[in-house]
Amino acid sequence: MDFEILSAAIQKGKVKDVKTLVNQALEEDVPVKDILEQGLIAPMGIVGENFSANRIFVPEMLMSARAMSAGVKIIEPLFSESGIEPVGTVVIGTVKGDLHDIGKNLVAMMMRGAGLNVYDIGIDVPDAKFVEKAEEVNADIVALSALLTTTMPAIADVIREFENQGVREKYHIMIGGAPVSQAFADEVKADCYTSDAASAAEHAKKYLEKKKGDRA
Ligand code: B12
Repeated sequence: MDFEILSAAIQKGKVKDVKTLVNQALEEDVPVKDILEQGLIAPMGIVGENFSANRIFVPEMLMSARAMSAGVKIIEPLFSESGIEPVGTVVIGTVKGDLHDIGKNLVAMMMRGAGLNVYDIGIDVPDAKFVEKAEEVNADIVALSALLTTTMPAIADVIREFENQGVREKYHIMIGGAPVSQAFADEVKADCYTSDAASAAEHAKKYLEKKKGDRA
Protein backbone atom coordinates (compact mmCIF):
# COMPACT_ATOMS: atom_id res chain seq x y z
CA MET A 1 0.00 0.00 0.00
CA ASP A 2 1.36 3.37 -1.00
CA PHE A 3 0.22 5.72 1.76
CA GLU A 4 1.30 8.71 -0.32
CA ILE A 5 -1.66 8.14 -2.68
CA LEU A 6 -4.10 7.86 0.24
CA SER A 7 -2.55 10.95 1.81
CA ALA A 8 -2.99 12.93 -1.42
CA ALA A 9 -6.63 11.77 -1.68
CA ILE A 10 -7.33 12.99 1.86
CA GLN A 11 -5.59 16.30 1.29
CA LYS A 12 -7.69 16.82 -1.84
CA GLY A 13 -10.86 15.75 -0.03
CA LYS A 14 -11.64 12.90 -2.44
CA VAL A 15 -14.13 10.79 -0.45
CA LYS A 16 -14.62 8.10 -3.13
CA ASP A 17 -10.89 7.58 -3.66
CA VAL A 18 -10.27 7.40 0.08
CA LYS A 19 -12.95 4.71 0.47
CA THR A 20 -11.50 2.70 -2.43
CA LEU A 21 -7.93 3.00 -1.13
CA VAL A 22 -8.84 2.06 2.45
CA ASN A 23 -10.77 -0.98 1.24
CA GLN A 24 -7.84 -1.88 -0.99
CA ALA A 25 -5.44 -1.63 1.96
CA LEU A 26 -7.69 -3.94 3.99
CA GLU A 27 -7.74 -6.44 1.11
CA GLU A 28 -3.95 -6.27 1.07
CA ASP A 29 -3.97 -7.12 4.79
CA VAL A 30 -2.31 -3.84 5.78
CA PRO A 31 -2.62 -3.62 9.60
CA VAL A 32 -5.59 -1.45 10.64
CA LYS A 33 -3.30 0.51 12.99
CA ASP A 34 -1.04 1.46 10.05
CA ILE A 35 -4.00 2.46 7.89
CA LEU A 36 -5.26 4.68 10.71
CA GLU A 37 -1.97 6.22 11.74
CA GLN A 38 -0.06 6.48 8.46
CA GLY A 39 -2.94 6.57 6.00
CA LEU A 40 -5.56 8.70 7.74
CA ILE A 41 -4.21 10.61 10.73
CA ALA A 42 -0.84 11.65 9.22
CA PRO A 43 -2.39 13.40 6.19
CA MET A 44 -4.92 15.19 8.43
CA GLY A 45 -1.90 16.49 10.32
CA ILE A 46 -0.62 17.99 7.06
CA VAL A 47 -4.09 19.42 6.35
CA GLY A 48 -4.16 20.93 9.84
CA GLU A 49 -0.74 22.55 9.35
CA ASN A 50 -1.82 23.95 5.99
CA PHE A 51 -4.99 25.33 7.57
CA SER A 52 -3.14 26.91 10.48
CA ALA A 53 -0.68 28.50 8.01
CA ASN A 54 -3.56 29.86 5.86
CA ARG A 55 -2.46 27.76 2.87
CA ILE A 56 -5.93 26.20 2.76
CA PHE A 57 -9.25 27.42 4.13
CA VAL A 58 -12.39 26.08 5.81
CA PRO A 59 -14.01 24.52 2.67
CA GLU A 60 -10.86 22.54 1.81
CA MET A 61 -10.40 21.52 5.41
CA LEU A 62 -14.04 20.38 5.64
CA MET A 63 -13.60 18.30 2.47
CA SER A 64 -10.45 16.68 3.83
CA ALA A 65 -12.10 16.07 7.20
CA ARG A 66 -15.05 14.42 5.45
CA ALA A 67 -12.74 12.26 3.35
CA MET A 68 -10.79 11.23 6.43
CA SER A 69 -14.01 10.46 8.32
CA ALA A 70 -15.16 8.25 5.44
CA GLY A 71 -11.92 6.28 5.80
CA VAL A 72 -12.18 6.11 9.59
CA LYS A 73 -15.77 4.83 9.29
CA ILE A 74 -14.61 1.83 7.24
CA ILE A 75 -11.98 0.74 9.73
CA GLU A 76 -13.81 1.81 12.92
CA PRO A 77 -15.52 -1.58 13.44
CA LEU A 78 -12.10 -3.25 13.22
CA PHE A 79 -10.48 -1.11 15.95
CA SER A 80 -11.49 -3.31 18.87
CA GLU A 81 -10.43 -6.49 17.02
CA SER A 82 -6.99 -5.08 16.29
CA GLY A 83 -6.40 -3.77 19.82
CA ILE A 84 -6.27 -0.04 19.03
CA GLU A 85 -7.22 1.72 22.21
CA PRO A 86 -8.77 5.16 21.81
CA VAL A 87 -6.32 7.74 23.17
CA GLY A 88 -9.06 9.14 25.41
CA THR A 89 -12.67 10.30 25.54
CA VAL A 90 -14.10 13.71 24.69
CA VAL A 91 -17.57 15.17 25.15
CA ILE A 92 -18.15 18.08 22.78
CA GLY A 93 -21.10 20.38 22.19
CA THR A 94 -22.23 23.92 21.38
CA VAL A 95 -23.41 25.79 24.47
CA LYS A 96 -27.02 26.71 25.22
CA GLY A 97 -28.69 29.28 23.00
CA ASP A 98 -26.19 28.71 20.21
CA LEU A 99 -27.07 26.85 17.02
CA HIS A 100 -23.75 27.12 15.18
CA ASP A 101 -22.16 23.74 14.62
CA ILE A 102 -19.80 23.86 11.65
CA GLY A 103 -16.74 24.69 13.74
CA LYS A 104 -17.70 22.24 16.49
CA ASN A 105 -18.18 19.49 13.88
CA LEU A 106 -14.73 20.23 12.48
CA VAL A 107 -13.17 20.00 15.93
CA ALA A 108 -15.00 16.69 16.54
CA MET A 109 -13.85 15.30 13.20
CA MET A 110 -10.23 16.32 13.76
CA MET A 111 -10.28 14.83 17.26
CA ARG A 112 -11.70 11.57 15.90
CA GLY A 113 -8.97 11.68 13.28
CA ALA A 114 -6.42 11.96 16.08
CA GLY A 115 -7.75 8.67 17.50
CA LEU A 116 -9.98 10.10 20.23
CA ASN A 117 -13.33 8.69 21.23
CA VAL A 118 -15.68 11.66 20.68
CA TYR A 119 -19.25 12.05 21.94
CA ASP A 120 -20.86 14.94 20.08
CA ILE A 121 -23.90 16.05 22.09
CA GLY A 122 -24.99 18.63 19.53
CA ILE A 123 -26.06 22.27 19.65
CA ASP A 124 -27.95 24.40 22.20
CA VAL A 125 -26.83 22.04 24.96
CA PRO A 126 -28.06 22.84 28.51
CA ASP A 127 -25.22 23.31 31.07
CA ALA A 128 -26.07 20.25 33.13
CA LYS A 129 -26.14 18.01 30.06
CA PHE A 130 -22.37 18.47 29.62
CA VAL A 131 -21.77 17.28 33.19
CA GLU A 132 -24.24 14.42 32.86
CA LYS A 133 -22.66 13.11 29.64
CA ALA A 134 -19.08 13.55 30.85
CA GLU A 135 -19.88 11.55 33.99
CA GLU A 136 -21.81 8.93 32.01
CA VAL A 137 -19.00 8.17 29.54
CA ASN A 138 -16.15 8.85 31.98
CA ALA A 139 -14.73 11.54 29.70
CA ASP A 140 -11.22 12.98 29.93
CA ILE A 141 -11.97 16.19 28.06
CA VAL A 142 -15.04 18.41 27.76
CA ALA A 143 -14.99 20.71 24.71
CA LEU A 144 -17.31 23.72 24.55
CA SER A 145 -18.04 25.75 21.43
CA ALA A 146 -19.69 29.20 21.24
CA LEU A 147 -20.04 31.41 18.16
CA LEU A 148 -21.99 34.34 19.54
CA THR A 149 -20.88 37.02 21.97
CA THR A 150 -24.31 36.53 23.57
CA THR A 151 -23.69 32.80 24.19
CA MET A 152 -20.09 33.09 25.40
CA PRO A 153 -21.29 33.54 29.02
CA ALA A 154 -22.86 30.08 28.74
CA ILE A 155 -19.31 28.71 28.66
CA ALA A 156 -18.77 30.17 32.12
CA ASP A 157 -22.14 28.73 33.20
CA VAL A 158 -21.10 25.23 32.12
CA ILE A 159 -17.79 25.49 33.98
CA ARG A 160 -19.66 26.70 37.07
CA GLU A 161 -22.03 23.73 36.74
CA PHE A 162 -19.03 21.36 36.86
CA GLU A 163 -17.83 23.20 39.98
CA ASN A 164 -21.28 23.14 41.62
CA GLN A 165 -21.52 19.39 41.06
CA GLY A 166 -18.05 18.97 42.61
CA VAL A 167 -16.51 17.35 39.53
CA ARG A 168 -14.59 20.24 37.94
CA GLU A 169 -11.14 18.75 38.66
CA LYS A 170 -11.98 15.50 36.88
CA TYR A 171 -12.12 17.12 33.45
CA HIS A 172 -9.86 19.07 31.13
CA ILE A 173 -12.15 21.78 29.76
CA MET A 174 -11.31 23.12 26.31
CA ILE A 175 -13.17 26.08 24.82
CA GLY A 176 -13.32 27.71 21.41
CA GLY A 177 -15.35 29.46 18.72
CA ALA A 178 -14.82 32.68 16.78
CA PRO A 179 -15.46 35.22 19.60
CA VAL A 180 -13.59 33.19 22.23
CA SER A 181 -10.06 34.23 23.19
CA GLN A 182 -7.24 33.24 25.51
CA ALA A 183 -8.14 36.19 27.76
CA PHE A 184 -11.70 34.88 28.04
CA ALA A 185 -10.42 31.36 28.76
CA ASP A 186 -8.27 32.77 31.58
CA GLU A 187 -11.23 34.71 32.94
CA VAL A 188 -13.54 31.67 33.11
CA LYS A 189 -10.69 29.36 34.21
CA ALA A 190 -10.98 27.00 31.27
CA ASP A 191 -8.03 24.63 30.90
CA CYS A 192 -7.39 25.38 27.26
CA TYR A 193 -8.35 27.63 24.38
CA THR A 194 -7.27 27.07 20.79
CA SER A 195 -8.30 29.02 17.74
CA ASP A 196 -8.86 26.20 15.25
CA ALA A 197 -9.79 22.55 14.90
CA ALA A 198 -6.31 21.31 14.03
CA SER A 199 -4.67 22.85 17.08
CA ALA A 200 -7.61 21.69 19.25
CA ALA A 201 -7.03 18.05 18.21
CA GLU A 202 -3.28 18.45 18.59
CA HIS A 203 -3.67 19.88 22.11
CA ALA A 204 -6.17 17.15 23.13
CA LYS A 205 -3.82 14.43 21.97
CA LYS A 206 -0.81 15.93 23.74
CA TYR A 207 -2.82 16.42 26.95
CA LEU A 208 -4.01 12.79 26.90
CA GLU A 209 -0.54 11.42 26.20
CA LYS A 210 0.80 13.43 29.13
CA LYS A 211 -2.06 12.24 31.37
CA LYS A 212 -1.31 8.63 30.40
CA GLY A 213 2.41 9.20 31.05
CA ASP A 214 1.71 10.76 34.47
CA ARG A 215 -0.40 7.74 35.44
CA ALA A 216 2.24 5.20 34.35
C1 B12 B 1 -22.89 29.92 9.28
C2 B12 B 1 -23.34 30.97 10.26
C3 B12 B 1 -24.63 30.84 10.79
C4 B12 B 1 -25.52 29.66 10.48
C5 B12 B 1 -25.08 28.47 11.33
C6 B12 B 1 -25.22 27.15 10.60
C7 B12 B 1 -24.55 26.03 11.31
N1 B12 B 1 -25.05 24.84 11.06
O1 B12 B 1 -23.60 26.21 12.07
C8 B12 B 1 -26.92 30.21 10.88
C9 B12 B 1 -27.56 30.78 9.63
C10 B12 B 1 -27.88 29.21 11.51
C11 B12 B 1 -26.55 31.35 11.81
C12 B12 B 1 -27.43 31.93 12.69
C13 B12 B 1 -27.15 33.05 13.46
N2 B12 B 1 -26.02 33.77 13.43
CO1 B12 B 1 -24.42 33.17 12.53
N3 B12 B 1 -22.91 32.96 11.50
C14 B12 B 1 -22.50 32.04 10.65
C15 B12 B 1 -21.13 32.44 10.04
C16 B12 B 1 -21.40 33.01 8.67
C17 B12 B 1 -20.10 31.32 9.91
C18 B12 B 1 -19.82 30.52 11.18
C19 B12 B 1 -18.97 29.32 10.80
O2 B12 B 1 -19.48 28.23 10.63
N4 B12 B 1 -17.65 29.53 10.61
C20 B12 B 1 -16.73 28.52 10.13
C21 B12 B 1 -16.23 27.67 11.29
C22 B12 B 1 -15.30 26.58 10.77
O3 B12 B 1 -15.49 28.50 12.15
P1 B12 B 1 -15.74 28.55 13.72
O4 B12 B 1 -17.12 28.19 14.03
O5 B12 B 1 -15.16 29.79 14.26
O6 B12 B 1 -14.87 27.31 14.29
C23 B12 B 1 -13.46 27.25 14.26
C24 B12 B 1 -12.80 27.82 15.51
O7 B12 B 1 -13.55 28.85 16.11
C25 B12 B 1 -12.56 26.65 16.38
N5 B12 B 1 -13.60 26.18 17.31
C26 B12 B 1 -14.93 26.17 17.18
N6 B12 B 1 -15.51 25.56 18.21
C27 B12 B 1 -14.52 25.16 19.03
C28 B12 B 1 -14.55 24.46 20.24
C29 B12 B 1 -13.36 24.17 20.88
C30 B12 B 1 -13.40 23.41 22.17
C31 B12 B 1 -12.12 24.59 20.33
C32 B12 B 1 -10.86 24.32 21.06
C33 B12 B 1 -12.09 25.27 19.11
C34 B12 B 1 -13.28 25.54 18.47
O8 B12 B 1 -12.31 25.60 15.45
C35 B12 B 1 -13.14 25.77 14.31
C36 B12 B 1 -12.45 25.24 13.08
O9 B12 B 1 -11.18 25.76 12.89
C37 B12 B 1 -20.63 33.49 11.07
C38 B12 B 1 -19.69 34.56 10.49
C39 B12 B 1 -18.26 34.19 10.64
N7 B12 B 1 -17.50 34.57 9.66
O10 B12 B 1 -17.86 33.57 11.59
C40 B12 B 1 -21.95 34.09 11.58
C41 B12 B 1 -22.04 34.69 12.99
C42 B12 B 1 -21.31 33.83 14.00
N8 B12 B 1 -23.46 34.65 13.27
C43 B12 B 1 -23.87 35.73 13.85
C44 B12 B 1 -25.22 35.98 14.21
C45 B12 B 1 -25.53 37.35 14.78
C46 B12 B 1 -26.21 34.99 14.04
C47 B12 B 1 -27.68 35.11 14.41
C48 B12 B 1 -27.99 35.79 15.74
C49 B12 B 1 -28.37 35.81 13.24
C50 B12 B 1 -29.82 36.18 13.46
N9 B12 B 1 -30.02 37.47 13.63
O11 B12 B 1 -30.66 35.31 13.52
C51 B12 B 1 -28.14 33.63 14.40
C52 B12 B 1 -28.03 33.01 15.78
C53 B12 B 1 -28.58 31.62 15.84
C54 B12 B 1 -28.19 30.98 17.12
N10 B12 B 1 -29.02 31.08 18.14
O12 B12 B 1 -27.12 30.40 17.21
C55 B12 B 1 -22.74 36.71 14.13
C56 B12 B 1 -22.31 36.74 15.59
C57 B12 B 1 -22.00 38.13 16.06
C58 B12 B 1 -21.68 38.15 17.49
N11 B12 B 1 -20.87 39.10 17.84
O13 B12 B 1 -22.12 37.40 18.31
C59 B12 B 1 -21.67 36.25 13.12
C60 B12 B 1 -20.22 36.52 13.57
C61 B12 B 1 -21.99 37.00 11.79
C62 B12 B 1 -21.77 38.51 11.91
N12 B12 B 1 -20.62 38.98 11.48
O14 B12 B 1 -22.61 39.19 12.34
N13 B12 B 1 -25.27 31.72 11.62
